[in-house]
Amino acid sequence: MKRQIIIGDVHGCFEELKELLDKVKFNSSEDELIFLGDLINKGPDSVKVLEFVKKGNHRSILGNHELGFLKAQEGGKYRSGGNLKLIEQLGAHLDEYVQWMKELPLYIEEESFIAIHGGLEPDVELEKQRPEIATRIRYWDGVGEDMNNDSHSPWFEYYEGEKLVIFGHWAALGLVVRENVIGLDTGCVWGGDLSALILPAGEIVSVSAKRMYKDPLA
Ligand SMILES: [Mn+2]
Repeated sequence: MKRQIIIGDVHGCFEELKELLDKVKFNSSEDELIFLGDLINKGPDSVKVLEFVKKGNHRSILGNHELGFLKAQEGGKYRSGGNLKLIEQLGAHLDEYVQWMKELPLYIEEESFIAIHGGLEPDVELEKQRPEIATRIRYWDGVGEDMNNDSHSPWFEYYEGEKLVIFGHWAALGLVVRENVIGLDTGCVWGGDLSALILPAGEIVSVSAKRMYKDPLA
């Protein structure tokens, strides 16, 4: 039976990605991979992760880091740090990857689930979700300006749909499993785990980070 393997935020953790694919016995002729975005930045091997996903024709949605990387092409504040490094590393392949990244969808909707990087803005139809919000939302303040403020409720407290929403982006929460919501960012780049959800079985498989690539207290 064909499996769909949905993978949380990789952030350049290519070694752990390979290990995870081994652990789930990924078979490229039978299984479909869906990445939840934030393939790049923070971790050690963004280019290898991008190459793997692009060359393998695997599916991915847009994360806030891909969105920021695209903005970095236009200059401004995003043209710094990890984005600047990745621009240099991609070198002559930059345009090709920028083009590929521009085509990443904000979400993937299937019969049994919706995959979206941050989550769903409450009371907004799926087709009308705004990239800046849907890739970054955590807590919902009613307007989308202060989405890390824990005096508000998490966006998924407002989600009453029956369709399973699978999201990433919120490593601090770790694995989230609720009736209609699964959060898969288990913080590999912070020294946590890289996790995958295997459908239709509903099994969650994780591997541990080889080390802490980013220090959450730094
Ligand atoms: Mn993110």
